Amino acid sequence: MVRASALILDFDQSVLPLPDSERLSLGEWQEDIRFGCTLKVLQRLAGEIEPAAADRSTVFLGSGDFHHLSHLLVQRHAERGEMLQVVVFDNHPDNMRYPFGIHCGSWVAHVSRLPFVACVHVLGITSPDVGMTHAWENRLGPLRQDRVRYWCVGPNLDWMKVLGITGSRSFASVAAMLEAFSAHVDATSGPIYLSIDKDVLASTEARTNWDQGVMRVDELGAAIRLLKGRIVASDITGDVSIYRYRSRLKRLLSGLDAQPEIAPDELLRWQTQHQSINQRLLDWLNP
Ligand SMILES: [Mn+2]
Repeated sequence: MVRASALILDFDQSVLPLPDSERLSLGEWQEDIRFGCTLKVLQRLAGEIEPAAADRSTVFLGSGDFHHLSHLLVQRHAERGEMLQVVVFDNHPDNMRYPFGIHCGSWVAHVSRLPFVACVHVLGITSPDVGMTHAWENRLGPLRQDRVRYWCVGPNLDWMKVLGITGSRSFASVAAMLEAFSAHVDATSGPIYLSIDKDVLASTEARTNWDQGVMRVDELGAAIRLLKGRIVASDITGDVSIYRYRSRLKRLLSGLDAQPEIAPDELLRWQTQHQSINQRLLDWLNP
C-alpha cells in the first residue's frame, strides 16, 4: 500500500479532510502542547508522532498555536548528513524570548541552534514584534550570527543595523521581497525545509487566530515554485480553532498577545476557506 503523502496532526480539529492524507488524533495532548510546552513534553510527543511522521512530504499542525511542532519535524532531518536551510512564511518572527520552554513564538530560535541548520529565513513579517519597541524581546544572538534572517514587508529595521545585524531586511512590497529571496535561493544550493504559517496571508484570503500579514495565496504559490526541487519536507499551520486553556499561565500569556476572538458561528466557514487553500498548497508542494 502506498502511504498517504500528507499527515494531519489533529490536536484541535481545525483541519478539514483533504485527499491523500492521514489523520493522527492527538486531542488528549492539546492542553499540554498548545501555545507552548517544556522541551521535555515536546520530546515525549516526538515519540508519539514518530512512526506516523516518517516519510511524509507535508504535515499539518492545526492552529498557529502549534507552530513549535515544526522544531520536532526539522529535528527529524538530523540524519541527512548535509546542511539544511529552513524557510518559514509567517507574519511573526517566531524568534522571541520565552522562559518556560518552547512556544509558537520562540521555536525559530531553537531550530537555529540545531547544528545541521545553516540558517532560518522567516519571510513575510509585518508584525510590530520586529519594531524597535520590541527589539529586546527578539533573540538577538541568532540574528547577529546570521543563523536567523528576517525578510519583512514594511517594518522599519534600522535598530538592527545599529546592533550590527545585516542579514535581515525590510521591503516595500511582497514582490520586492520575493525577488530578493529568489536571488538568494539561486545563489545557494542544498536542501530546504519549508514551514508555512497562514497568518502570513492577508485576512481577505483566509482568517486565522493571530494578527495577519499581507501576502496572497498565489504569491505563496510563486514562492513555493522558487524553491522547486529543493524542498525535502514541509509543514503547514494557521488553521482555525477555538480553545480555552485550563492552565491559568497559558490563559495569561496568550491574553498578553491579544489574539483576535473567533465567532463560533464563523468557524466552519473559515475552516472551509482553509480547506481549499490547504488543497492548493498540497498541489503546489507535491505536484
Ligand atoms: Mn507562526
